[in-house]
Amino acid sequence: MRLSVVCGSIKGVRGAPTILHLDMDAFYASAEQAAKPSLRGKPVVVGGIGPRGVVATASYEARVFGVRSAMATAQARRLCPNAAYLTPRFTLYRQVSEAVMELLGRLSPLVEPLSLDEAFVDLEAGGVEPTSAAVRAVGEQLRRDIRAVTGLSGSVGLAGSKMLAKIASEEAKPDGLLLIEPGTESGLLGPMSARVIPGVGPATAEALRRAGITTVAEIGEAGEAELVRLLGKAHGAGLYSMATGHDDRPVVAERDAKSVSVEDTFEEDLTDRTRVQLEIARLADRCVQRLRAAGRSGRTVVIKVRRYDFSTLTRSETLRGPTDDPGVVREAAARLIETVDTTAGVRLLGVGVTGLADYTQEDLFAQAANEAAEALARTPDPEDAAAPEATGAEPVAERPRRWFPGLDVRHREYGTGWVQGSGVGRVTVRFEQPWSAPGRVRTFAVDDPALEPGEPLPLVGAGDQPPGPPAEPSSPEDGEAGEPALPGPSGVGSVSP
Ligand code: DCP
Ligand code: MG
Repeated sequence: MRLSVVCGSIKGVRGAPTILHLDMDAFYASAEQAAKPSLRGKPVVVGGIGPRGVVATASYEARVFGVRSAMATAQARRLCPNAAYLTPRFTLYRQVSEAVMELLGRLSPLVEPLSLDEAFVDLEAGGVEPTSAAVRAVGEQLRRDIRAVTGLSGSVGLAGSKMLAKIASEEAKPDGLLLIEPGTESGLLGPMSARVIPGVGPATAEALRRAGITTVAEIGEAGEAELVRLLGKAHGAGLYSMATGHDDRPVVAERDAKSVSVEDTFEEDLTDRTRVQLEIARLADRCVQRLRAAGRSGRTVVIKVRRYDFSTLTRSETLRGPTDDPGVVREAAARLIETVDTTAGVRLLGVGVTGLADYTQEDLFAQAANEAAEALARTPDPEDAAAPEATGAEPVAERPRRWFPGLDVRHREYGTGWVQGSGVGRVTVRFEQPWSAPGRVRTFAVDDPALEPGEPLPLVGAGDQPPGPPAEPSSPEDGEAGEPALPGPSGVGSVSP
């Protein structure tokens, strides 16, 4: 089949745009800006703040400087030295995610979360009238509801297949909605970069480019045989089929899913063994986050490796019982990657958990470890910061208190705020709340007994009864609203007077 700009609707696509894809905008960074009034409209980078740290995400203001997810934080600091560099607060992101998923659950019994901030919804299964006008109205209402409930914006794509719905939400970003009218799919898709097709990472795109293929239409025109020759049988055939719109993958509710997996394609092939191991650990943590968000656990850990020549292999290990413990999944994935020769280069890595059950047979030790992990998430070690999503699993009772930028604190006298920076025995705190005006900065000794770790405050709905004393309005003398005292590359912050 040739895909041309004039041909109409394509096979494997519904006749009405009843598949909805939602993706929150700059999720972690937007949540931080909503929580911290002094950072609104400013560049914010969330991720590992230690020397080996990696960016989880950047606010749109920081993206202007070229900062991107998965970039080394050290590089981000060079590109955008004035951004606020913050440690992730997963408790908050999980709370927001649950609220969003709850709203999606009202639309349809078929909701398929892909990560904390992203999901497919089958509106047809939810009884929405299968017309463009009706689904558009549902999408617009959803965006309003999300804003009202969470204070954040999400972008919505509506189309007749999962692939198209996801492309639509990406095109709609930030803070938009795009509906792909049935019949216009191939016209819209054809001129787009081949990169929009799922499975086309930087290396595949480069291989295609060398063969003169840069757009989706050109993938279709090249034909299946040529793609198989270029990329191997499975990858080539899969890509051809996606690019020609053959995507009838159903929306699968998480409770019916047989597996949860995450994968990353790299800008350049990874050859360094340590880096491969680090990426596998990171993917294992992300996979467990999704598993936990769905309240599931699984017995079999799977890794996926696509090598420089596009050969793709998987390895799996079945555990004695189901788990949702990040440490257990990380260790199994680490054992599995040891069995794969990656010396010639790796383009893609993935970690998944299959054999899902609805409950975990955790023993008491695992329970305790989970509680410790929650505590650790609030006071992460800078060495762990290289894996921003690591929740860790070791008990933390004896650790000295550490004040990482972005974390919540409470002061006996000044109320609630967040750590702006710390170093040389001092910690700088900005006292402000999601509902307050930008607050004032104060500096304390790190062991000040009046200062203790706090909990994330709700982003909306608590404006009537702020838990601390009212924030003082920021004064010009602060001079810091745009330039918070930021940690240096070592993860230790400078201190403002
Ligand atoms: N994330 C991460 N590491 C990555 C990619 C993402 O930790 N390599 C986290 C941080 C993001 C969140 O997952 O905020 C959602 O990922 P998205 O890809 O949806 O990115 P954003 O929501 O940040 O931005 P966008 O507006 O482009 O969706
Ligand atoms: Mg997002």
